Amino acid sequence: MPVAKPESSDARVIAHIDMDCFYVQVEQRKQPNLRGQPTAVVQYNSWKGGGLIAVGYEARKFGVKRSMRGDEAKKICPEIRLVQVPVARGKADLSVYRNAGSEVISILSGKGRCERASIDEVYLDLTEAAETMLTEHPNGILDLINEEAIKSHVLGLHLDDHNARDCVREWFLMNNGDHRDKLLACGALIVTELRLEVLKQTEFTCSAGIAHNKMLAKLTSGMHKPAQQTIVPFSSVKKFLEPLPIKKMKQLGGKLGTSLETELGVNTVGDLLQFSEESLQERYGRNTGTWLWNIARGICGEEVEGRLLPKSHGSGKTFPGRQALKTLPSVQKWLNELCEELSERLQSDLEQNKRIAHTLTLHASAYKLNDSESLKKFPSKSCALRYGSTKIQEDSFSLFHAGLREYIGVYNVKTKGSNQHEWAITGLSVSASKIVEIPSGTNSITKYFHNKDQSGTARKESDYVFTNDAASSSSSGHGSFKQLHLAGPEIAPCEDEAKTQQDGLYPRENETEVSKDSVFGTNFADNQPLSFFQMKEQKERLEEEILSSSSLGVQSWVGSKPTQSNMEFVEEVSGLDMKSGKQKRKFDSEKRTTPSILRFFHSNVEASSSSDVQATTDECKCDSGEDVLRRSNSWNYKSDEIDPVVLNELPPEIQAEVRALLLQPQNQAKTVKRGSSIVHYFLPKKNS
Ligand code: TTP
Repeated sequence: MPVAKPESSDARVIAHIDMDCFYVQVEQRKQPNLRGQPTAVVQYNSWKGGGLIAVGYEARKFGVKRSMRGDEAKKICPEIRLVQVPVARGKADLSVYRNAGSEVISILSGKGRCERASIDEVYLDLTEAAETMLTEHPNGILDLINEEAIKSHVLGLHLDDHNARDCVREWFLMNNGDHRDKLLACGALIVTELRLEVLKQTEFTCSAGIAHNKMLAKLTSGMHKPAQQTIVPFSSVKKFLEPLPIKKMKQLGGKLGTSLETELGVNTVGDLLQFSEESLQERYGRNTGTWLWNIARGICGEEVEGRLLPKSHGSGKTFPGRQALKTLPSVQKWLNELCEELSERLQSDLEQNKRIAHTLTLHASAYKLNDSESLKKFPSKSCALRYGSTKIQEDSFSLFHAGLREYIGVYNVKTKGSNQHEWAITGLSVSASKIVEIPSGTNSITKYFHNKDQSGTARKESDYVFTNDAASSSSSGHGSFKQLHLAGPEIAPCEDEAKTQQDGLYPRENETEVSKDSVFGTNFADNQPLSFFQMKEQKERLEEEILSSSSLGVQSWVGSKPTQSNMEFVEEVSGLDMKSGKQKRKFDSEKRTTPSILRFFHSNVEASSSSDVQATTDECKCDSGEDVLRRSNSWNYKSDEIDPVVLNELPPEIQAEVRALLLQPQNQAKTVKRGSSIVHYFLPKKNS
């Protein structure tokens, strides 16, 4: 885990850009007559006027808040214009907002490394651009300071009310300022330009924080809204951070923050300053301790990732109150809808960006009808993702079954037509993660796999390796659905939505289906140093990744160790302590050296089953050609369908093997090499 180096990070220029009241702006652009009017975007569910998911600044002046329903908002602001979120498949369709976000990204990404952090937030690393500006203007940046820049808020600057603008102008000019401040000033000018350009091209306003690191930029971008920017000079950091509630800090909204509050009496960032690095390390471990010590001092070494596309895709919906799903068919119906949407988005990601997702995860929130006190959460489940809407639907339903069995604690959940009235589902979501770019030259195989997927045979339940999704066990609050409140103590079994809403027991509809995190992508990584809890999460994810791969019976995943069985390797890594750097490095290097095309195959190949994993292990012991054939017969090929470009990407020994198979598939089955994985993809049907 990287620990921040104050010397180097001080001189960086990072901006966090946040669109103002984004959904409202998008709607106002669609309907210009809404401009200047108090406006809010509501959920499509019209109960009590629908839940407000975005409130425009004009409406905020009347006291309208996101937590309200439309009817409530109308009482305090009778002229409010309520716009319903677009609907598709009986749920919110957020594509218009996603696309609007992409328009903005394409403008912002021109000036430096750009990380799309959510549907309406972006980080920019402007260090290089700021350095260049400084070099190109050795005599000062006076000419570049425009009216908009002078409206900036500079933390720690003592403003004289009468000549605030002059004070800010002086700060920009600061002839005696140190290099760090000069860089920040240049960064702020660049951000001003970018914001004006966004306004010109898209009609959207945005606000920004400009600082020496991501943490400070993010903390300040929302301080002055709308359409303003805040600059954080190095000298202002201590005073700015000290009074901040500890729970406001990224990563400290969850259990770690609570532990700091209750166990150490730390309520503000300033309180944390009393603790030495060693004492924090003793309590929370070396890395978390150092990370806490650093953030209290405004130090954060987290890099801006060059990423314009989401890390995952998700589709979810809540079923509050009477809408709760209590039968398997109703769950299946909604899962089908969600999966269709997910599949469409995966497909367009594949076509537009040549990216492919590897892991499918199902999250649900639930309560037990016969045990209202139960605090048990519905476990999230993951498996390797297979492309094609039908496959995703099928796999999601199986994941749901696995979760339900665990949730209700019995093993005889009926699969058809049952209405046990034991449980009720209040939220469902499916997400696709571990998205990677497909190496060039795989277009034809993509089509091939896609076709295969549509016609392939169904997986049996025993074919799945379920993994409890790490996000659900994340304590940091940065899991896939941080605003979803999936299950948990606050969800009570109640038939009457009005009552539960009143009691504040149900999560509001708007907190889920269209929550920022859930709609754009489920998990924009927080690339901060990991807390103890996140270490655990990371370890679980690592295991999950291995298990997912293993479930596909892909021995080649450990290509550099051809004699080692999958299962051995899984055990090795599953039992791996994250502290064991040697093993981790070994794993990492094996992962890196795995040919990309093989990774592509993993997620798409049909013959994936946990029994295959066992078979693969056994293969090393008894390696009869017939066994191999039997195990592989759910995959068949036509030699002319295999793209030679793809073949060329395979490691030489596999290429040789495949070429031999192509020439003599029948015979080759009997001579397949011990430990080879490619047979799982290319062997013919037994009788073909
Ligand atoms: P935010 O950036 O949190 O808020 P905002 O853009 O509406 O307003 P502000 O100017 O104060 O930043 O959310 C961005 C969009 O994400 C918001 O317009 C609507 C959507 N959203 C939800 O749908 N549900 C939620 O719970 C949140 C927080 C946001």
